[in-house]
Amino acid sequence: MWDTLWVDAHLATMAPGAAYGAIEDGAIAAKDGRIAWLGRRAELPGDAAARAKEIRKLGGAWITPGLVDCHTHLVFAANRAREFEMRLEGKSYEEIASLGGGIVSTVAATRAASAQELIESAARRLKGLTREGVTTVEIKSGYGLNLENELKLLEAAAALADLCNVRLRRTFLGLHALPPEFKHDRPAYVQLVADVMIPAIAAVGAADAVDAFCEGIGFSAEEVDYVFSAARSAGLDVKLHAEQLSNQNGAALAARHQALSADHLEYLDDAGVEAMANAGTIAVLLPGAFYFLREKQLPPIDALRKAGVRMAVASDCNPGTSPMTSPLAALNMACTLFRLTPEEALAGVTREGARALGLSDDVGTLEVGKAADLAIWDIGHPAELSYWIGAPLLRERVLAGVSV
Ligand code: DI6
Ligand code: FE
Repeated sequence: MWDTLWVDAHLATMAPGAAYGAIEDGAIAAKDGRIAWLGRRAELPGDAAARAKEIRKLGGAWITPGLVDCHTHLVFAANRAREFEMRLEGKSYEEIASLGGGIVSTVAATRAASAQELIESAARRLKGLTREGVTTVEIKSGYGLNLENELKLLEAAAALADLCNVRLRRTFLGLHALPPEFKHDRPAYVQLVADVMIPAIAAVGAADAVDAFCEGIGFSAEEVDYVFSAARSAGLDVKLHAEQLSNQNGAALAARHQALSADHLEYLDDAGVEAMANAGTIAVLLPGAFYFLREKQLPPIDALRKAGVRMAVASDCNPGTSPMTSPLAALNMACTLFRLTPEEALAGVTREGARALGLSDDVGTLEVGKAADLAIWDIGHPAELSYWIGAPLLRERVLAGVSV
């Protein structure tokens, strides 16, 4: 028996094969939360109608895999709209920082917030993602910057995912910024992250991976190297904010640690591309941050393509550089700004997003045996998902076979 059979729909399976892995006039069935059958409707077994407890007719809608947003900083307190306004009134970054703005202001607000307040504010942002088809989300910490507050964020992320019906991967981002109390002792903070925070977080299973901000204004490749070694020893995956504002050879470092992904990559050079290709590290493109910061340097998309590096696309939702809660806007930006094809962009928030989280056995494509996580869209062609800006395209979201 099948629990549900969806018919009168087109499938963009995103599995290898035809463009978008498309199956027109297809059907898909779920049992116990997994995909039990899919193919052309004409090829359904003769007893299909009797086999399904429930049949859903979709009137020609398209079904894609539920979207995977593989890079977000969704949990934080307050926001930085006032800072945005000040910048547009001509205040410099330094002036804003001296007035208490910037990332440390988000850290202060987040430390002061209760877990419940964090869950409530982040739930509004997560609803922005789910109303556009997201069924799997990655959430980074990084606004607590001490063990107690980083755990508070990671626990809030777990509660949030339950509340909003999404699958979750959690990433510990201890090396996000230097906390004010360590202003005069950087090495002590890096050591605290590696020697105390990572083992403690791993021991309670509060994170799946460790990330870092490898940048002139963030942490050096040597500091990241030290922390990544601790992460791997603790059995955690690693991923890296690399080459966003300058070339620090971060992607190559990430590749040496068998990182799942290197993210941003505007300043990635040929050696970095090659290192990523050899290690199978996914390139996570974040056009929202590129747009919001009015960056000029494009990530080397053609070189990544030629080298066979797989490309994911994500929202990077965060209060400082990408206040964006729309995965479909990220698709449009990936095409207009980075010149991805709509098919590459959609693969970026499905198949490749799943790979960037180490979840490709479970989600990211429509294939028998994978989770029945579906997004059902009122569109006539999958390219529309990258084309419209702000249109309400999602009809329904299905998580593990159940409409949510
Ligand atoms: N890179 C970014 O662009 C954000 N974090 C990071 O590692 C900035 C986060 C913020 O400004 O709050
Ligand atoms: Fe980020």
